[in-house]
Amino acid sequence: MKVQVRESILRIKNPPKTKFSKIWKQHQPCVIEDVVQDWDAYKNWSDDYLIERCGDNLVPVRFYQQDFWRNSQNYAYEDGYEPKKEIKFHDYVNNHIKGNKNVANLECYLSEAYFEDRFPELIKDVTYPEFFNRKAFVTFWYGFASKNFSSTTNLHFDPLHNIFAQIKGRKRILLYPPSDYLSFYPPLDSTSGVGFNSKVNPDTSNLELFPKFPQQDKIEIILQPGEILYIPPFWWHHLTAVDENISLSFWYDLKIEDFFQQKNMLSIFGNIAPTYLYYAITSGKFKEFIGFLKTMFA
Ligand SMILES: O=C(O)CCC(=O)C(=O)O
Repeated sequence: MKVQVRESILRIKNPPKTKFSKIWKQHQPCVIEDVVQDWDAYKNWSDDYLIERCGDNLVPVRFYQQDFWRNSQNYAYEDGYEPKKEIKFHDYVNNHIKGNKNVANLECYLSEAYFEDRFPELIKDVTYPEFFNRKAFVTFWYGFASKNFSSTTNLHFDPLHNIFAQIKGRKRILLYPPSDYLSFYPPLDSTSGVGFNSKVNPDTSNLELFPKFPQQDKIEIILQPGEILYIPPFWWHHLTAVDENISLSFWYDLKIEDFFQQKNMLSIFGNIAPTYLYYAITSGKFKEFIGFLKTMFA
């Protein structure tokens, strides 16, 4: 994929918790350096090491129709995807990561694997960050980039704090501040779209279909191995593999006090929740709205 670096983001080196607490309260993303380098994961996670310890573990892999992300109709989470398949980790690495990546049917992504369930052998290789006073829910992502396909996660937000650690390889990440919710075109009208997702694929050329989308108002970074990106709750993000890469997301639930401590959170929530609730009630998807609240305050 084309690599552009045009970033304007705060960078800090291994901040103490008290310093980071001042930063996250500003509700701005930032890059944290000099943390991941100390982890055995960063030092040791070669394919051979991972296969030796976890090769037979079953992992969830998303397979895509050919040219999935090139088709501008393919925006909405779940709607266009095939369900994930469970395959052995060594098959994923040998057939898809190391396989012939020019073969069209190898469009796939080992995404959102629950780290502690899928890779218990690797937990000791990671020092869980302690920037928040709460337990992290950790997910593992292993993607790649080839001539025709780059593992991609669609534009969406999460109602969570995200400490996103890049262990191996690079990812291009687009970050959009949570301005007007509807200007991100959440697929509230689709059958299985949920309100965290956007219909906009920032990499396709059909942006004229989405005139309100704030396409200029973004931070674009190439996250390097060993870097952490803090993604604040409700910030929209879109992620694409620049090369073969592994990341871990540390997700932290929100607490009620965060809405008072973190800048603009109440107004952002006030912009999203009533709109989402209105669509949920009028389209009979009230359960999805309850799911949204539960995700936030689980
Ligand atoms: O790494 C990815 O592809 C997606 C990660 C993500 O969306 C997240 O951690 O919330």
